[in-house]
Amino acid sequence: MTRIRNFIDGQFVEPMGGKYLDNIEPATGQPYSQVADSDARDVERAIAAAEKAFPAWSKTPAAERSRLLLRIADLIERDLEKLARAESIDTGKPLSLARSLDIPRAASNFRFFATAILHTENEAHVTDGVAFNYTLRQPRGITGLISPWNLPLYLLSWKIAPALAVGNTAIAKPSELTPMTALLLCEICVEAGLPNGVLNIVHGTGPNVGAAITAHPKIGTISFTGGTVTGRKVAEAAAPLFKKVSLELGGKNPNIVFADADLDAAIAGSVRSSFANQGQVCLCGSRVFVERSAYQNFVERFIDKVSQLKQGDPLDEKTEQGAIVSKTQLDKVRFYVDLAQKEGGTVALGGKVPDSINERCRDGYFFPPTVLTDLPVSCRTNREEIFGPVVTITPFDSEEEVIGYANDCDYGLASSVWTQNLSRAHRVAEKIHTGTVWVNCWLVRDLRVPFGGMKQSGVGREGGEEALRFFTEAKNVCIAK
Ligand code: TXE
Repeated sequence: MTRIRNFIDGQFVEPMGGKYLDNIEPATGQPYSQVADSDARDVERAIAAAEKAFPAWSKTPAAERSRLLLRIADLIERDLEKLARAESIDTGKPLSLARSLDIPRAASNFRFFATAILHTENEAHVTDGVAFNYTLRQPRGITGLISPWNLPLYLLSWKIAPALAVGNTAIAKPSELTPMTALLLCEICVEAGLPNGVLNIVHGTGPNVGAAITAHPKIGTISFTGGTVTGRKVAEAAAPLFKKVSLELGGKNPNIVFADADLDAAIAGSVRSSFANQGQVCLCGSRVFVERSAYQNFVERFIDKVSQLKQGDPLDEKTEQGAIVSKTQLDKVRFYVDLAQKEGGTVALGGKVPDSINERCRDGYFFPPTVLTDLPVSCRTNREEIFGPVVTITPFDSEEEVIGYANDCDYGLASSVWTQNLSRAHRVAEKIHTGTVWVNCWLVRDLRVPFGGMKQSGVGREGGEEALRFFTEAKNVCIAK
């Protein structure tokens, strides 16, 4: 059974306490590997390596940093199939999804930031004949990068790439639920020739490793993606040390369909935004609002499309809906579907754990795509993040009413608006309180744009120039004439 060890100072090393956690395959419910159950001692070891590597790495010319990160991107693309299979086994997501989305986007993340640093501009200002001011952007030092289980390689690379590109060193902690692709990434970094200590990965639980990273005085920058509850703990730990923190947290994203929308596109897009990765994407549109005149037609056609999604063994090429990542997450999904019925909802589709998918997956964590209707807009099912293959559909009568529904939410991560009325698209996009608004599309990503949430969906922006600025310190130098 593979033992996933820590990657510190360019070496794969045992955790100091010698302990390991079982790494469960969601599709079977059985352990298929083990992951280091590290603690603060391992974080200290990684900090020593990152501290030692920082002087040389931060002074490495951008062209050389770029070349190394581009090499990592090339190797990720070379190992696409191996990485996709590892990701599918580790997370329960369909192999086809890992192959088409997660792994290619991880390579894109490295490629984007590797080239972005070759074209950065620093501002300069001539202060009315008195002085000359210029802005110097410098790497901040050792960064702490904590990532979740839903898009493990995609979100880990989304942090590692910009952090290293601008000259920082990093200590990363993937989710203990999905550590396998992080191991494979470390092997790629060694092959690419990344200098020892630039990237260090310490595996383990949040309380033992994550908390040690967020509380350590030598780690001045924290980039976290995960749940809102944990995000609050990270912020509390970082605040007394005045750390720079970026938090990408949960969402309860509205997906608004006006009657004038191209309904074919809106239905296809809504099926994808509701159930991609079994609904385990923080950007999923879990609250669908449909203008009343189109509501019945939408619901019927949406349910018909969803019922055609093939749920199965994630490793089966034809599978479109795989397993839920863990027993805990499966229990959370089941809890909310039960709660919805107590709140007056109707299970229009799904709702029951399917019979065994196949012999291999008989003990796996599976839940069918589930559609809930007839719920009050402000019930718990419509306010709390479920993070599974569960979507609610609610009718609305006016633009003002649906914007009120969309914004009456503790989260503010992303939204979709389906309409062919351009003025309405701009008007609604301006009024919705989410960090991203997609119009007639979903999950179209351009790495140059700022990405992040409002309210309990997080603080800070990643992506593009914002990420490069997050991972650097801006210094003003003022020289008198
Ligand atoms: O996330 P956690 P979990 C949501 C989703 C899910 C909920 C919890 O609703 O049900 O969050 O999921 C590390 N200090 N999202 O339990 O706990 C942990 O080890 C520092 C949305 O997976 O937030 C892991 O590496 N780190 C999200 C990472 O934090 C700590 C994607 C995320 O774990 C820590 C995933 C601590 N005290 C879940 N405790 C999104 N926005 O995409 C845990 N960790």
